[in-house]
Amino acid sequence: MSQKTVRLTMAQAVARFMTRQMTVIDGKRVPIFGGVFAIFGHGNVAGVGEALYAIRETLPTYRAQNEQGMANAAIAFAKASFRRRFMACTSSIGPGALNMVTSAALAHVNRLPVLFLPGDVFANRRPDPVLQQVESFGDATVSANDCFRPVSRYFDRITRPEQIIPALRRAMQVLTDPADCGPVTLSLCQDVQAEAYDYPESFFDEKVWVPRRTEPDLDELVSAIELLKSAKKPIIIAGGGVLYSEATADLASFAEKHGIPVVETQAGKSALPHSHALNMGSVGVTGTSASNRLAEETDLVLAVGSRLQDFTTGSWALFKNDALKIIGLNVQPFDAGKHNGQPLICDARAGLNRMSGGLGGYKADPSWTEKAKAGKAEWMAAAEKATATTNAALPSDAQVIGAVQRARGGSKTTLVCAAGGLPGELHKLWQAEEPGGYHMEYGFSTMGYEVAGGLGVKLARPERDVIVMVGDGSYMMLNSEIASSIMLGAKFTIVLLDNAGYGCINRLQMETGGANFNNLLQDTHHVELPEIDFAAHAAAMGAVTRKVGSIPELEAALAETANEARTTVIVIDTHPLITTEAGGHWWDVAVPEVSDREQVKVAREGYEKALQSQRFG
Ligand SMILES: Cc1ncc(C[n+]2csc(CCOP(=O)(O)OP(=O)(O)O)c2C)c(N)n1
Ligand SMILES: [Mg+2]
Repeated sequence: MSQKTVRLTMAQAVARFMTRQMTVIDGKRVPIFGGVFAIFGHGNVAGVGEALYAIRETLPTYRAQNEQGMANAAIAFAKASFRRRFMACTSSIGPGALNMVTSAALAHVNRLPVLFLPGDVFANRRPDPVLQQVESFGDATVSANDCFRPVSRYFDRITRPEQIIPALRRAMQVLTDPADCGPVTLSLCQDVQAEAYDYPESFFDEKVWVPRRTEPDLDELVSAIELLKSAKKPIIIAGGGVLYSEATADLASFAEKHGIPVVETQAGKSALPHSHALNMGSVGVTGTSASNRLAEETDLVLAVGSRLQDFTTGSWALFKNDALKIIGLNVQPFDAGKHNGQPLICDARAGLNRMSGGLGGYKADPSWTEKAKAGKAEWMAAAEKATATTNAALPSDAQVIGAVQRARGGSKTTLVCAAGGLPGELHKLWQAEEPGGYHMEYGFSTMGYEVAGGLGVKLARPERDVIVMVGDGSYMMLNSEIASSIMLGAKFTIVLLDNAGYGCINRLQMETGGANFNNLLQDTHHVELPEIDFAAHAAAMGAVTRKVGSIPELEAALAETANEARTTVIVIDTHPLITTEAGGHWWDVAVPEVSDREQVKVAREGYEKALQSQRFG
């Protein structure tokens, strides 16, 4: 057989291959790669850099400021695209590559697709040790990029140009597989990037990737239907899988038809509109009273597309009914079988619809559905109180959330956040009306995701009003993609809540009996406290900025800057100690068994008591 071939460098083959991978969105064929983020160094500038330049009109390359920032932006792009499209990130070797490892873990936890293309050391080893090579005394095959292995769903090191053929094919399978979806790392040895090979032309044929919708196994389906039919007080936990499956309308009709209240995880929030009568809002540690009261009593949890992480299950102390049964409707068996659940391994949309067919006229106990609705009304009153306007000199996070909601909330808004005290408050209080209108990275809860995430969301969804809410700590950790957003004209709004330190960890420290130590700036070892002028800092990167002194001023600034052409940063000082009392649940944070501090002893007593209500296994 004589295959037609084309002579390309390995890097040129990677670039050309990426341009040929397509998907279909709203009936239209579009490239599945939304672009490439790149920071060049000696490990990728000559090989990958030359190749990306040649395809720049088809697949654009964006210069970022920090490899972790660009990778977070790429991951946010994929999340905001419901995993239907994604990006690639290329770095040099050594520090550039390892700056992306945290992001790889972030994508791994959150099951989000991203293609990492870090440069690697010379495969031929002739110049060893090359600049930035981490030399292992005992294993010549190890490089810094081996750090990607445990946080990649698929990892390969390319030491010969032809290896890229099976590697890229496998990469695409993983990136587009609903169950295995996550980061892929193809570690590209610097010399091999530049090496030519006669690639088969067919390797570059256009290929269309449409998400697989796995149907349920019949036995599992029958068992799940029987389980649900015997339940009187069922709830649905809606996880991120509902959004990624684009099963939000199916979830709404399922809940309505069978009278089952829905509670939402951080990744699943916005699966139902906030205003939907059966949407009880957030569940678990940062849950509403409406959700958590139902969770305590429920006899059946139908977990759809959820990893059931500790914040969702209140560290497994939330569910108090001894007869509790769990159905794990999940495309990934690892998740479906968690906590002895009845697995229903399938796509969320397929599973909900097949189950609904089998359930026929089944309805939850009407008094259960009514109880849910009453609980929601009660919660809404509490939430209203927490978010009401104020003239306080230092407002709470909840009051700032209220202001953002009033000024800019609505169906066109996507709210982005990741770490600090805000995720808990937003989970409870933000009112998302559109699927994907709430974008929270709470699988890894990575400080510094917020600003970069805002950029990625805006690139994916330019039509949306993207609002990033971020604490001073997270902002300090990684803010430089503000400059990238100015460069790319991808404008969004950042509301920066400055409580002068790590407010949520300070509160956690106090709750666990610890002394106020090393969290708020005032409690740190210091010679002088920095007075950080965040507005000036952001302005220096080209952002439109405002410093506001009150909630009414914040609302006015949000309205006034809504149509600014550039990324806008609005800074407000907030109170470090106030959080929303209503709702919520215990979270397992291990308290020291022995300590000289009386407060720790008291906290330990409470901790041991709480542990007794934890289900295990
Ligand atoms: C990269 C990273 N480092 C550390 C943590 C642990 N952590 C979670 S929240 C937080 C403090 C966040 O401070 P800030 O952004 O100011 O929010 P606040 O707690 O004040 O609301 C820390 C240190 C984390 N989640 N991510
Ligand atoms: Mg703070």
